[in-house]
Amino acid sequence: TVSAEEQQFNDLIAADSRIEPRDWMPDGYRKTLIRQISQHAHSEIIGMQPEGNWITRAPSLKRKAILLAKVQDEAGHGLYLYSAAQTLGVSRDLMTDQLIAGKARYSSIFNYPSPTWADMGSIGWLVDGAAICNQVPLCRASYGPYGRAMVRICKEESFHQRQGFEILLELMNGTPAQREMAQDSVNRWYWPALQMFGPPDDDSPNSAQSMAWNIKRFSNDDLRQRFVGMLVPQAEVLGVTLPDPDLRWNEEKGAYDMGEIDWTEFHEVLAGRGPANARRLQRRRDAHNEGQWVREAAAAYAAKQAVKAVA
Ligand code: FAQ
Repeated sequence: TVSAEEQQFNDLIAADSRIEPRDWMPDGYRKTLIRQISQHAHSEIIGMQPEGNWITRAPSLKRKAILLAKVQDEAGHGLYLYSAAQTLGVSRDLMTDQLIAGKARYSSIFNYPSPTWADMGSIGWLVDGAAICNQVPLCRASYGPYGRAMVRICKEESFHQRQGFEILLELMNGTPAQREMAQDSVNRWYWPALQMFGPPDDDSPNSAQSMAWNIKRFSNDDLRQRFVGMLVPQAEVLGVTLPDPDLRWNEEKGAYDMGEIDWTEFHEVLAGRGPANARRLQRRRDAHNEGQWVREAAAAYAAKQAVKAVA
């Protein structure tokens, strides 16, 4: 038998309405959201590092200002998302502890290095591009605070995607060495960007339940397919080659056929053995330790203010 509150939850989901923090929800729904939103928040925070790498070396003041603003936006996205997760009863301290202990997931994509300036272009074009493709449907996620955070985040991501495209366009209109640097960067980021959508549908244990709860609206493979369809005409405008010799239009399917993704590499990265996993986590740990005095000072100040308020 279904309790009255559970029936109300089921009715809200069936009507494609929103669940809010004070509503009753099944444990599994709460856990799934905490899992997805905290991973998403950690991705934004760790995701500052590959681009942070170029802030001091951007090729002009204008590029530096744009990059600084973009990385700052990512910090903001992380903070909205931690707040959304907190409405489900998990604390920010716990999420942070899990991240720095290496126990929390964050997107595989941020475990790749960014050795050239062209990587700032590829990250914007491919990584933010994939993020938008995945996140636009999440604006309609059934959990209110998550869906609303996604609306703001997607607006900023679409600007990020365009600035990346523009960096690559400028390089592709440049010298042969600049064009080569842009193509090399696209070669390195293309496949990892496709892996951002998660494992193939028949190996995605969470998809069915997340779709039944209106958290996810499309499957991992459907979104990946949609992303590739968006990239092909943009790659033509840029003049870059997408590094997949098997990529071709399939008239019958009305979609692109593509080559096999290296899922062994994906699982290695998820297991902590990607090219930059150790470095990313160490940087995060160092930053956390370096911020200890700020947290202590803020807590001491808040305690003093509280005493004053009572007096
Ligand atoms: N990396 O059953 P599924 C950004 C895990 S964008 C690492 O299919 P689900 C913007 C998955 O968690 C990046 N782990 O799982 C930016 C699960 O493990 P678990 C962040 C992955 O949840 C741009 C297991 O594999 N975006 O940050 C990945 O239904 C530039 C089985 O997978 C989001 O997080 C992966 N790629 O679908 C920032 C979007 N894929 O938890 C800076 C929100 C799968 O059971 C610079 N998240 N796993 O231990 C989602 O849409 C979903 O969680 C998916 C995975 C689609 C990622």
